[in-house]
Amino acid sequence: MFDPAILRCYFVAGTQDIHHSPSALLAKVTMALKNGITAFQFREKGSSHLDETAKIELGGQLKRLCQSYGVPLFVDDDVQLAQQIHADGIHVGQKDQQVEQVLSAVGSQMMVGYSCNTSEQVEHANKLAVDYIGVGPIYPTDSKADADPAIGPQQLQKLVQLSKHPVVAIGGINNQNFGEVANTNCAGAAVISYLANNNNLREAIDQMKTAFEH
Ligand code: TZP
Ligand code: MG
Repeated sequence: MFDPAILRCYFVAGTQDIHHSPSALLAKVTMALKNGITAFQFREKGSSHLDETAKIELGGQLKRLCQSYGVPLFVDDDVQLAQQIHADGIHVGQKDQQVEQVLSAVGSQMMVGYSCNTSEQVEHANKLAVDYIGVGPIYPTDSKADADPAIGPQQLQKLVQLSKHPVVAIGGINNQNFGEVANTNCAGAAVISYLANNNNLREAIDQMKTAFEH
């Protein structure tokens, strides 16, 4: 049974977000786990991306690390990588492999998250056996090159009401806007820069988890 509480403080990162360095990413994720993140997504994107062997090695290390803290690890977009490293879940975007294909490949083995940012997409997701949907970007973001325009908290609230799946909000979320994001009744937030660029992870993660404790 999927537990929506894992969506409260969902850290998303790849080497492109942490000094282009696998060891720096591992160190950052270790600190984030020690300080209480509730889920992690390995999202390796952009020109700095590692070759397949390096991705599998780093993914396996991240999986073992997350497992030692009892925190689920999701892989962004890459079903093969997710299977190779025995990830707990896979996250699929609108521009990625068809979610129906992903569900039939891994649906019973792994949790499946799916990105949506329009009512049509949420209605489509309502017919699927995905575990959660990711909605965003809520605010402008510098962390995703091809991000869609920001939808804002009011549209987020509409999509939360429409969705039969738990919703994790993403895009430009930080301690300045946790309150209005949490007021939409989404299950939590997924963040890159808020944690990637923060040296006080204890305080940052505590504030985030408190905001989404409904
Ligand atoms: N998908 C939609 S916005 C986004 C992704 C991966 C980037 C989120 O990064 P940040 O730094 O938390 O805005
Ligand atoms: Mg993707």
